[in-house]
Amino acid sequence: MSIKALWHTAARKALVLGTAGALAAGGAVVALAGTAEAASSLGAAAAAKGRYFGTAVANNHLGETDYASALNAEFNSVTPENEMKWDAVEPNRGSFNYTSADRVFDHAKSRGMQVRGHTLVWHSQLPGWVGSLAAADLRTAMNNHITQVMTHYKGQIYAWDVVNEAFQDGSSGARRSSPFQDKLGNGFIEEAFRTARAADPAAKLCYNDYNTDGVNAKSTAVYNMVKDFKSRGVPIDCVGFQGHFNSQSPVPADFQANLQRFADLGVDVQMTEVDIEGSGTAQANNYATVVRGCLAVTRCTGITVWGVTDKYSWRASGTPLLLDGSYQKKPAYTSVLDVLNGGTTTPPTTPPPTTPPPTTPPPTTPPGGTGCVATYTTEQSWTGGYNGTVTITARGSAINGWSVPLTFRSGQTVSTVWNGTSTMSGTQMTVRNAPYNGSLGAGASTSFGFTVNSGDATPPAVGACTAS
Ligand code: 9MR
Repeated sequence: MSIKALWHTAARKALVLGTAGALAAGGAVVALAGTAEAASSLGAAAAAKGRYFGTAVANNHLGETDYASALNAEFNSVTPENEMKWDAVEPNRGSFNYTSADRVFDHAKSRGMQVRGHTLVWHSQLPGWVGSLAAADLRTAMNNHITQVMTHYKGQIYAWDVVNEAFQDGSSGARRSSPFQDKLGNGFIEEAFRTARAADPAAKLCYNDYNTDGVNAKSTAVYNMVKDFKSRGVPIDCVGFQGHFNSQSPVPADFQANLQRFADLGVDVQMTEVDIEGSGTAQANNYATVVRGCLAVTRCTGITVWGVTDKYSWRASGTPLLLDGSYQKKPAYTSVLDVLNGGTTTPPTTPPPTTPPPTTPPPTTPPGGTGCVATYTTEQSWTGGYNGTVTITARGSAINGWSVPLTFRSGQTVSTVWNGTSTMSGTQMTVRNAPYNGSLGAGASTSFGFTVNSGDATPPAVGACTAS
């Protein structure tokens, strides 16, 4: 290489590094022919575009070598998947436990990755004691929770999801019922943001939600709230769009336009929990659309995918992530890296196989026939409790609703249920679909989750799924 070419490469690298700030994991930049350069990891490629590329991380997988290696090689931002939620850090009033959260935080920060805090005020994964407080006490508890948790990480968290999922799905544009909404009224969101700004002025303060990725009634309700906040000086810096997509909830055609209209209000926008069910070229194309949309919006500061590998996805059966269950790069990975590198945006038409072809045909999913199937996974467990997820898959034809009975051991208490409506009778809990996840096309899946916070960690007996 000539002196001039060497200088060019070095200068270009310096520029890339300077633009992106500290390059974290997977910072390798490889020279290509001519003047173009392409980064060889998602984090480095995003950094070269002045953005981050992050992932949700679960503390209990950090000990797995393949998991940690993939995380360290590819990503430069981390969102603790569950470890900073209210039930994890303040399970009992005034008693804070940061053990798991700190492990994820330390893993990320010690490798130069930034951390997104998730989440301070949310109706789900909320310990029972919060919901039983009367209004004045609830306000005190909410503000104390925000202040304590943000102070613990003061100055070190890039952005916090201060309030998560406070709006209803559907066309009402209304706020979702929750202890905060029901007892404190609309003003709880504003109050949470003001408290958050006082606790850590360095952190960007985000509102985060799902089904707000396109222009629709729900996203417009959030938009109107942000507009109102900006006009009255309520501190808000960013809006997170979760980006959980599947065939029932595809990437909207107006995805980029929606990001742009929020950015035009004077806030950053971020894709915060992206996962897109599917496989092969179709999945790769959908990922490319999301990444392209973010890159086209100047204030779209980064993208987080909701997990390192399909193996541990909250909806693993939909294989929604960039690395498969054996940590092999999927066509979606290649397509994301390619878009980030500004190369061709069309994913390969014949993606390279990522796993050897099966010698016996894979089981057909979904099983034929009608109705639904329920499968259970324990997500996290700790002394005296665990989180469980039940995935419901429609069989050979579409369904409009579902219900699943679960039988617990006596002594076990279920503290919260999310993405479903539950009724309890003795040790049996029946969970029906929430208003927004009852309709499933043939073969489509959804899941609900719950926390058991007393008794032993034995999983429930899961009965047959009934479809309607
Ligand atoms: O991925 C998370 C899963 O492990 C938990 O069991 C579940 C409990 O609510 O939360 C999942 O993450 C959610 C995130 O915190 C907020 N948006 C929806 C995500 C997927 O359910």
